[in-house]
Amino acid sequence: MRVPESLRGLGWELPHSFLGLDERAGDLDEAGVVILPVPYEATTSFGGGTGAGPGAILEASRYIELYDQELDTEPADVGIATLPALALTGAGPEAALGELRAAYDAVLEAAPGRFVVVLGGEHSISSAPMLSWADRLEGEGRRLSVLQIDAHTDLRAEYEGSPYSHASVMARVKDRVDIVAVGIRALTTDEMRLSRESGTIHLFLADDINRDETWIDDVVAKLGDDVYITFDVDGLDPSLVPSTGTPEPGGLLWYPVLRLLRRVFAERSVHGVDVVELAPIPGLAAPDFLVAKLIYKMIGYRFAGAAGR
Ligand SMILES: [Mn+2]
Repeated sequence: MRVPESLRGLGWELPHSFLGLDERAGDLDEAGVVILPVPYEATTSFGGGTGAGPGAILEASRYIELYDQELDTEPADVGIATLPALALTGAGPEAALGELRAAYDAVLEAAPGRFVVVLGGEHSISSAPMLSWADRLEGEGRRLSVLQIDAHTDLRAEYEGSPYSHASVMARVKDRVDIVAVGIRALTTDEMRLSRESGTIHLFLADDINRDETWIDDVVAKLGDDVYITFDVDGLDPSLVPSTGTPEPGGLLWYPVLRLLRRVFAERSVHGVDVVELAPIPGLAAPDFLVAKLIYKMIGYRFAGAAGR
């Protein structure tokens, strides 16, 4: 409930919203950003626990400083509304993804023009917002570019019998969007062949990023004007985020990934973002905090232009 004015001065804990913002700072009709938690977990293959990801991100976010020294501003000033977690009840992943698509579209309709950040949950949920934006832009004759930060290409036609697995999420959208995948370091021979032959899937292997100083320019150049970012936290190095189902060595580090994101937000229209696959390890707060801060950095970059910087 909203704390009445007469009780505001008492020692309440921060609310369990993103950044612990109070209700006034985070009302949907005033906010520039909407946080949509989707704690969906059905097909994670190795280590489980992504269902607890959104809650851990929100909890950790309450301890983030609102001032961003890189941007010399408080990005939270745009207003960040946190919706309740979305319960997907459908019988099976296809029905659940249908529910998520309906919910995502409804949120965009209720809060037009807002920057919606989806918190997962397993990676399979990302196809719903990606296809929503692909449809929206296609109506205007434009094609969506997806910037995928990930250790894996997720291009398997199906995995463990399901075409809606986390390992198949990009296969579900590859015919509708251009894919620029960054940090890739675990894929099948078939996935590599498919990427090379496609013409619309560009892989930036972790191996190459570590050899080459110009990779950020090359990534930006491959992206079209209209971008959606799907950020699988296993794209980051497991020394930073061990809390994920399939931790692969050799991932992206904090400052390089921030440099990439800042460029992308500055030079392209980023319509939406999801951050998926955090599987919190009890007692290990640093990865949860890192992921929460990563989201706040993206919000800052998204609105940095609007603030005149
Ligand atoms: Mn992955």
